[in-house]
Amino acid sequence: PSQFVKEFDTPAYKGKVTVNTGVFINNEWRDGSDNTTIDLINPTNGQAYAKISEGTAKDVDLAVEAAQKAFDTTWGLKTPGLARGELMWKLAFAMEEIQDELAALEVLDNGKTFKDAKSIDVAAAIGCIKYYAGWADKNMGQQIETHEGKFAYTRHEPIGVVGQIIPWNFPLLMWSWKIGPALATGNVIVMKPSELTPLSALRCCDLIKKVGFPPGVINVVTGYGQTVGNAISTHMKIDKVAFTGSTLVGRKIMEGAAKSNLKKVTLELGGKSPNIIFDDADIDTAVGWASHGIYWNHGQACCAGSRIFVQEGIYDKFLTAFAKKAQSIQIGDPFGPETEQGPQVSEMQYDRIMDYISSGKEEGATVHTGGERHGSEGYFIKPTIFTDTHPDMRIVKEEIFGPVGVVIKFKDVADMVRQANDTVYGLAAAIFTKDLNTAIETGHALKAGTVWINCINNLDPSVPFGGFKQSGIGRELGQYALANYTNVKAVHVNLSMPI
Ligand code: TXE
Repeated sequence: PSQFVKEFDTPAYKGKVTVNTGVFINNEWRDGSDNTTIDLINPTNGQAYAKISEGTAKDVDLAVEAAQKAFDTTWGLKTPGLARGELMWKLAFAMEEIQDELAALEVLDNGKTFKDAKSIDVAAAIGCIKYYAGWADKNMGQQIETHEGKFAYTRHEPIGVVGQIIPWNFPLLMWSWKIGPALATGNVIVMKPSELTPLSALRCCDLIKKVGFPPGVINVVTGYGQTVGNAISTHMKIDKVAFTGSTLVGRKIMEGAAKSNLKKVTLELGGKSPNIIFDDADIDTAVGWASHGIYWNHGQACCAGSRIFVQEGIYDKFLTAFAKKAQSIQIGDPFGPETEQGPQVSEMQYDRIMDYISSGKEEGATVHTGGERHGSEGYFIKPTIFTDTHPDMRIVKEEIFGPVGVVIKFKDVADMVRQANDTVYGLAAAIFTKDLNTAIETGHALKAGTVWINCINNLDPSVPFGGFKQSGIGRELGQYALANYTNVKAVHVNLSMPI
């Protein structure tokens, strides 16, 4: 199978990186079974820079077979939790050794800045693996008191072969959120990275082999959603699927599960999260976080604070300062040391965002700042703020997934809460205020899986993350995520019970 070799010579990173670009099954590299490839496109200039194997449903079958064999012979309950945890620690340390390389691959594939890729994506991915390594020997069932003649207890057994389908916005981080809890609880994995951003997951396959994971524990099949992704969600021998991506595809995953073997499904989908700024908030704090809320990762975050509700007493001041902040964001080469915003991930995403911007203009909203592309090549979009919106506009209702926020003035708190909850999504929300009661009461009234108070887009591997309503099913991260990857078995032992 082929390799992608690149000598990076950028201000942020200099060095040679070699990535195997086949499918990774049983700790071995091979070409996709049809011998076809997918071109990777650099979002900074629209040029193809690498080819990866295009996996097929047949490759998924091979991966499932390898995974099942590992589960039956070397992994699952055959490897004590402590030993599984040790391998996970080794993987985390091996990632640390090549953290700059991994960051450079994220930048190349995704267009995010090297600074963020290294200090956020790669660092948090390593943190997530370490966090779940700690859980590997702490998987505990319960012993349940019934009566003296019976001994009843539960075991939390690994599910077995699990499918994991991840998106392109945080390639390595989503990889870690998926494999962390699955490995800690003893499962074996068939993973499909996004066809847009597979390099960091592929690079980590060599680390998986190097640190000593038995063959078949983690298999990676690159390819398209309609083929490889569909094969995973409809597979009869995959007992659980975890997905992060669009709500549209989330529905397809559930359908696939329903019409095949009713595999367990967890979904982490889109959002249209409210970021609420009360009159008494500290303006500088609110502006800084609001900018991070919508412009971080170029708006390509499922929890982005895309609807910014600002109370009328602070509205004008906030808007002026927020626009100034948006205009100050340095757009350019994501490897540049001063760059704060790179390109959107792909031409398709760029077109989709520009279409939303046009729809906002056509529907009568005001472009307060931005609203156009940046430069003449690549998929760069200026940080954008819309005002004078109406609740029925597409830019207010739909997930844009780009650097486009709507700022909405509010007076009455109850009405603002009603508007904030008036969405099919329920992933996250943020509140800025100095008043403890306002913060907590509003937080409890919002229908969202995460509520941030005086911060936004701030995560920790030990704190669960996931959505209400159509933002998803189940929780990732924290202790909660372990439950996605275990079957509870209740055992009743008769000690002295008569029939
Ligand atoms: O996502 P897809 P796209 C949202 C965001 C964005 C929109 C479209 O609003 O603008 O989705 O992005 C795989 N069966 N989010 O089209 O297609 C695909 O190969 C199985 C939110 O890129 O959902 C990739 O690996 N899998 C989000 C993954 O699904 C399929 C992150 C995600 O891609 C499949 C990304 C199929 N039929 C986009 N079709 C978040 N929640 O963070 C595609 N895939």
